Amino acid sequence: MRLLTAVLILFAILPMTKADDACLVAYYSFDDGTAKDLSGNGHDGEIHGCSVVEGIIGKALKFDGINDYVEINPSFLLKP
Ligand SMILES: [Ca+2]
Repeated sequence: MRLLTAVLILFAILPMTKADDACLVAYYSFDDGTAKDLSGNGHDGEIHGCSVVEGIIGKALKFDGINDYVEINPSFLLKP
């Protein structure tokens, strides 16, 4: 369930390209190989098991489909 939640959150935020949107709750580019929230709201994630690889722009996360996920505290959804 936690993995599904993380995947859904990632898909919800991936289409966003700017970190200065007033409605933005969290933004993760993974360009620096971390799950730092670039929205400025401090909702940093924690990477579990994923490999950090070279992406098209900066770094990216590689999931092996078994037990890799990015954990984000769900309480932030209640505190935009
Ligand atoms: Ca794994």
